[in-house]
Amino acid sequence: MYDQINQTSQTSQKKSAFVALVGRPSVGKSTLVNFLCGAKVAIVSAVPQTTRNAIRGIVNREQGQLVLVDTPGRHDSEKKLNKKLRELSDRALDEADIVLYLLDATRAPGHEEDGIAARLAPLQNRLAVAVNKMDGKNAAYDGVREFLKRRLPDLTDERCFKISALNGEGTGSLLDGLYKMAPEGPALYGEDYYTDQDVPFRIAEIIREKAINRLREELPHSLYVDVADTEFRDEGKKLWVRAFIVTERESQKGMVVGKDGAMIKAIRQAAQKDMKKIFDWKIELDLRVKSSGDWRHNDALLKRLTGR
Ligand SMILES: Nc1nc2c(ncn2[C@@H]2O[C@H](COP(=O)(O)OP(=O)(O)OP(=O)(O)O)[C@@H](O)[C@H]2O)c(=O)[nH]1
Ligand SMILES: [Mg+2]
Repeated sequence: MYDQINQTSQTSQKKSAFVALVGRPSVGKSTLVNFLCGAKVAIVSAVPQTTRNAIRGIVNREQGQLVLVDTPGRHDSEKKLNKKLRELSDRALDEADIVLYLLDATRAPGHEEDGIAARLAPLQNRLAVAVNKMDGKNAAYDGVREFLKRRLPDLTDERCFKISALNGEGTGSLLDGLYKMAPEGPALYGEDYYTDQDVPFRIAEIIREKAINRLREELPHSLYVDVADTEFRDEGKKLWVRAFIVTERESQKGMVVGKDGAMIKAIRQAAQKDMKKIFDWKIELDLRVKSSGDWRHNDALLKRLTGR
């Protein structure tokens, strides 16, 4: 049943590449993956460090197939979760045919940007850059380009793109550039794929997005979502899902539930609305809250949540 979104068809196309998107938290990596794939593949929020997995979105064109690998934003912190997320980003970089480095035109490059540029310096032969948020009121390209010239001197203007992931400006030229860089090879996924994520994972991510977008002040990083059970009902027309929003502390549960259950209801309704657009089945979501103690220091759970 789950195969409905991921039907395979054998195709052999001219070009094929894994493209790893890297950059600071909140630079717009997930927004760009969604725009280029034409579907919501990765969740987005104004809170930094939203992405916690290497999420694949797929672009199919006449010329071939690009597998975009969205990665967690790189942030200097020795906290366990951050280290784990950085490892994920490192692995995506090592495995990629092309590395697409995103910078934010509305922020002057600082110390953290120096660190990322240093990490990418040895990869300049397979590097492209997108300077994002060019639609922003205080967007300034020249300062970012100067920074890149200093830190990544081998990066040519042909591989440096000005874009807005929000309105799509410049993304056509960016895609053309990525296809130009891509090596020849067979498609790795059928043409009707736009992501390789399984259904329970996508459901958990959509719920997490709705929760963090509503609780951003109160509970920025202390939530995860566990899809505990799924079952097809009504002759396969409906998917019943039981999911838990899991907080770190018992005392945080109340915020997720809200006054008279208003918050969890809003999260459930918003998640169901999104899921309706994505899946062919009706979704019935039984959404609950529980606390699980200090999950950010639980190695087994971190491994499960970040996929490694
Ligand atoms: N103005 C403007 N805002 C953008 C653009 N791209 C992304 N954003 C906003 O920036 C915020 C962060 O976007 P994300 O796509 O979640 O950023 P990310 O790089 O995936 O962040 P992490 O997953 O935390 O590393 C959201 O509020 C987006 O709406 C853009 O081109 N222009
Ligand atoms: Mg993201």
